[in-house]
Amino acid sequence: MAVLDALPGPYAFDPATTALIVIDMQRDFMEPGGFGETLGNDVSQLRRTIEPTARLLAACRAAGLMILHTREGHLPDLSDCPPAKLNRGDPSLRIGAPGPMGRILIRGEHGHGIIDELAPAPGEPVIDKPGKGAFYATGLGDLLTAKGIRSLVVTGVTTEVCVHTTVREANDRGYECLVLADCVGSYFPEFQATGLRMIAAQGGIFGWVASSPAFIAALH
Ligand code: C5J
Repeated sequence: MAVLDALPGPYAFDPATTALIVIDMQRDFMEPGGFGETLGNDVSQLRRTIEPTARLLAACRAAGLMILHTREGHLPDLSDCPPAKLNRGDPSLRIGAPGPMGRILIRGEHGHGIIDELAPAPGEPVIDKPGKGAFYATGLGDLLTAKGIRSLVVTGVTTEVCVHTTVREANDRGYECLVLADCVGSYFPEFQATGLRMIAAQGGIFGWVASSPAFIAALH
């Protein structure tokens, strides 16, 4: 077992049964003209996550960890997008509307793709999800079970939405979740700080929090 300092206490993991999951590092959230910006967000807030995540991916690939990526998005006919999601709020462009990177949050469009800096390597599964959580309406659970994964290292965007939802889903399914603070990002600095505190509070109510350098050091 490997161990690292984390909050609220040491996080122990076996690299053979641990997977890294990189949540929704898509142009639609990370770059101007996508879904995130249509909601009125400053997408530059998320860019500080790119370099540490690239270093983490390189270290995990070198260590032979299972690596998965997710993408939030919908079918071109929007049949998997409930009205509760489609009609909510007052975005400048709704899901499915044509934007500068193609139709907003639609599978196959340029904006739906993962940013070039963090492109999946050949063979790394990419999970397409219609919701915020990576387990809902996807094959993720079956894939992790088939590979014998018990621990999940979680990164990506946004901290308080898709990262939180996925960690909560995973925790309820029995996975030991470690969230890497420098590799998750929010459009709202206060949500970033509080979102991380919420995970590790109350003795680790649904996970652990650490930095990516600490995790990488524990891998060696
Ligand atoms: C959001 C996400 N924020 N990936 N999606 O709508 O967190």
